[in-house]
Amino acid sequence: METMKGAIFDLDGVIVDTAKYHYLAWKKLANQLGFDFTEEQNERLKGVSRVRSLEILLEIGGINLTEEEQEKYRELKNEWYLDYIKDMKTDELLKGAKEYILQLKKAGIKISLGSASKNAVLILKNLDIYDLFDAIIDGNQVSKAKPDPEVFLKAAEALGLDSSVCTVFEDAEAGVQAGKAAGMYVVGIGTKENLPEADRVVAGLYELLV
Ligand code: B16
Ligand code: MG
Repeated sequence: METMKGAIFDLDGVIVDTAKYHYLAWKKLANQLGFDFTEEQNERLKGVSRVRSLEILLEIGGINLTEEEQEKYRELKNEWYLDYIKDMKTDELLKGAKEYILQLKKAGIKISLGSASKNAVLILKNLDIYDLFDAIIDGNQVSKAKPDPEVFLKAAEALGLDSSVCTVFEDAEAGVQAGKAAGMYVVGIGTKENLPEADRVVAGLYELLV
């Protein structure tokens, strides 16, 4: 942390709780396909790409679909999800998130996003924090999902920094693993039990404010 020159933030669960909207949209799809989907099962989708999320959902429902059908359902789910998040406002920012990013910027630290979401830019704009980012790497730029380090390596590259001076902020275990695989210091957002591989764990970014 001492040598931090770049900070790379995951989006869902670190800056904003979009998981609840993803859940509503996946649940609607599950119901339409004839089965129920619980909040507990939704935990398996956190930090996971849209493609993989649908595969997990279909596994839960015991349903087999062709790739063409899956594409159709991914689009449908995303339309519902976009409908839920279109009115998202700054009050949905997680506690301390914007303040912490501003604190880092003041200290000269470069800021990047490192998210699996293809809707990240829209969300950052709705939250009025888009301009705070020096780089944005999201689901539109990566081909390999976390725990693959691709998203964080691309973020470091976009910031013009070596991995060793970048810190990742992540709430999902696969994201923590991706950060470690990228050779970065990882701050887990959650609990030590859920994120045993993180270098440090805090409940939220508000704990890091000075
Ligand atoms: P989209 P993160 C992830 O965001 C979510 O945690 C995950 O539930 C979602 O499936 C994924 O983004 C893709 O999102 O459907 O908007 O492209 O935690 O990587 O910021
Ligand atoms: Mg996340």
